[in-house]
Amino acid sequence: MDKQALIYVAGHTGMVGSAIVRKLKNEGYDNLLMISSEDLDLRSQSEVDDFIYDYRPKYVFLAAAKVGGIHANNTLRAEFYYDNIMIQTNVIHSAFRHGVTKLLNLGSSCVYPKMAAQPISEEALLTGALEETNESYAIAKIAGIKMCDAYRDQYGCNFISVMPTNLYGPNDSYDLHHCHVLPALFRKFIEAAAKDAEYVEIWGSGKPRREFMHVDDMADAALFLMKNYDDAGHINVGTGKDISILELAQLLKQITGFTGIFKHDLTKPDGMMRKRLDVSRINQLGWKASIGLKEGLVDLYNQIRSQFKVYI
Ligand code: GFB
Repeated sequence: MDKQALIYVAGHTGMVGSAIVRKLKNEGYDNLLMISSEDLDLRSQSEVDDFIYDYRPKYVFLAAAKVGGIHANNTLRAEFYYDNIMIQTNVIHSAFRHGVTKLLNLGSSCVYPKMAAQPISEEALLTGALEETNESYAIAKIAGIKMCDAYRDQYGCNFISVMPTNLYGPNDSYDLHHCHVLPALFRKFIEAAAKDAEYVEIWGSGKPRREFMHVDDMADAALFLMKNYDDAGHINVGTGKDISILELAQLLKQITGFTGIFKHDLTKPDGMMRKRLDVSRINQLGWKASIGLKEGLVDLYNQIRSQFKVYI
């Protein structure tokens, strides 16, 4: 990738987009195109098309999306369809129309069937029914993969799709109703430790297992794939290791110094019981995640603990 080339990072204020921007800047890619959602509504076809036509970026990282945890996915189904399908359709189509050299489309491990064999390989896509709690997000993201492949087949576009595991890191959302489990539990434990609370509430049984990867590893993989991967289909990115939600809670309890007990809210869904990705394809290409979970969590704790002072 030419260091002078114009690179558009769609979703640059989000957790993944901001990590990609940090990574690109660290590697000397300074010609970055970024625009806030107030100035460009990615759901608007004409606005997106004018923007791509005006700036003509050479590379696009498509990290803009409507995202959220299990509750948001389960209750905001219409938004998860509409926003995600509109954003990716507009950006991918305009990237084709205005000659973008390469586009990286970010998906999610929730595209795979609920009962997929573990670890989940890329071939498991569309081999079974989806997990109900995040079906709209998954269908939107599957459409993104298939759209990139269709533009590759019909028009020869070098558009690739990347399926990351559950991510965590700086610039995440901590809205307890709508965020993912890791930021939710981090916030709950930090606040409970500060207040010396009796218990922390954990949704569901605590038995589901998740694979958590630091977003800086994701950004590293995104740049690696932009440079080294030009194939149809999609490629998994993860650590290859998972832990149960209960084990995560125990780790966070230890890091935050909380001394109370866990209380399970069994009215909340568990979601998929396991979704560990098979990362042998990206490993064989020469990329591996490098940030250990405990190391990443301690680092994040040091960054966010002061953020919650206001609630204490
Ligand atoms: O991260 P999360 O919201 O979504 O929840 P998914 C993971 C697991 O943690 C579920 C449990 O079993 C939750 O019941 N959990 C326990 C909690 N306590 C909490 C809590 O306080 N908040 C939350 N949010 N969960 C999402 C998908 O699935 O993962 C998306 O819905 C996307 O589509 C994303 O793929 C990566 O891991 O189940």
